[in-house]
Amino acid sequence: MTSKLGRTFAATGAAALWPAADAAWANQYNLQPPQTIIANQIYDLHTLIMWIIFGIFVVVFGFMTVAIIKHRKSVGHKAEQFHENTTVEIAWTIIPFVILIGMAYPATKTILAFKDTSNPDITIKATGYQWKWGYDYLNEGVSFYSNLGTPRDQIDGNNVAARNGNPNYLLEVDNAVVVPVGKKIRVITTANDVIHAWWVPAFGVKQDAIPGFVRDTWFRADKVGTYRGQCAELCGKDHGFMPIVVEVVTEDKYAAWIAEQKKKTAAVAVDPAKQWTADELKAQGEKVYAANCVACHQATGMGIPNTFPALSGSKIATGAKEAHMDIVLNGKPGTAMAPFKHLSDVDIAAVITYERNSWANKTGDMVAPADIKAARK
Ligand code: HEC
Ligand SMILES: [Cu+2]
Repeated sequence: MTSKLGRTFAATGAAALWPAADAAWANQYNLQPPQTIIANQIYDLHTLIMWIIFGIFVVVFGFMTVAIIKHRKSVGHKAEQFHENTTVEIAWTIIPFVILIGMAYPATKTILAFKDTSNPDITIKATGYQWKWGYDYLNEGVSFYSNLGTPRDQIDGNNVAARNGNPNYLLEVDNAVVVPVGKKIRVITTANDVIHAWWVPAFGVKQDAIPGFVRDTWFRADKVGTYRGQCAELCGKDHGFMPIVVEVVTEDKYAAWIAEQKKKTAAVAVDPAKQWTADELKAQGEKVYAANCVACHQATGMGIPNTFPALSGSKIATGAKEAHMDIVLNGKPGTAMAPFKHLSDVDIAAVITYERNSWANKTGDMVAPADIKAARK
């Protein structure tokens, strides 16, 4: 069944069953319109199997209904008394078997196709973090983090009007994945802390991202556009706050984007010999804090009582630098404070310096990137 035929078939069927059904209704309850070969195959399988199930439903319940009405006691029906009917037994073995094979054959073909990650044009590593995605374009040397883009005041309920008017609420990011149209993209998934899953429904892609393991999947987007997905494995407090956005663009635009990213990477690639001043570190640290720490410790540095400790006035954040570096680098096992050693020396030094000199904290000292380098075990 071609996908177009499949969709028409499904839409007609739905409209016949629910006469009030319209396109908007279908979009709200149906699968997202498929944008890749695999998503199309999954869509068609879904439609095909729905119709098989519907057929079985009609036959079984039709048979039952007729039997109940025609053979009821009040019309004086006498039950048949027979045992073992070879014909019936063979029929009810063969028929389900044939139906199952009829479903298993196309399903297996699709599974084999979506497992085939060979010969990609572009390979992107997606790493799940609590709670954001990190992307590495392995051949281009482009790397970035992708954080939730929805403003905090919409999430906290302080700006309900903006939230209600935002069609992409919790489905927008600061840095989207950009890929060219019509190219085979292999996505390698892994995670830094707990299991996450990289899921973009329109591409028919959903792959677990498991710490210490590498899994892969692929897609080839048919059409230019913006496609949205989410982390699909319950991964903690902000599981619903780490969306995925893929921008599918023309090849020219992709080449321009890659060039720009490379320039950016070169611009922020820090000269290892650079001597950071405390003010530079604080300014950088504020950004690192906003991207990594603010969800728990809050912008005010006051944390959330009994859940996330305040850093303002904290013994660790105003005490010995060693203990402060240790908890940021290595986290605290058994608590929500995860290790942040995946951040660069500069970013860790910056965020620590920021914490030691913000809110009520006035240590007046700084931690240099070299200190972090030395403290890494
Ligand atoms: C997922 C929530 C979460 C995030 C994100 C987080 N922390 Fe924490 N942090 C905690 C928790 C919980 C503790 C308390 C651990 C304990 O029980 O001692 C903590 C403790 C700390 C402490 C010690 C405070 C004290 O006085 O005990 C520091 C310093 C700290 N975090 C820094 C950071 C920095 C820097 C970042 C960002 C790079 C960060 N945290 C991100 C949850 C978080
Ligand atoms: Cu997740």
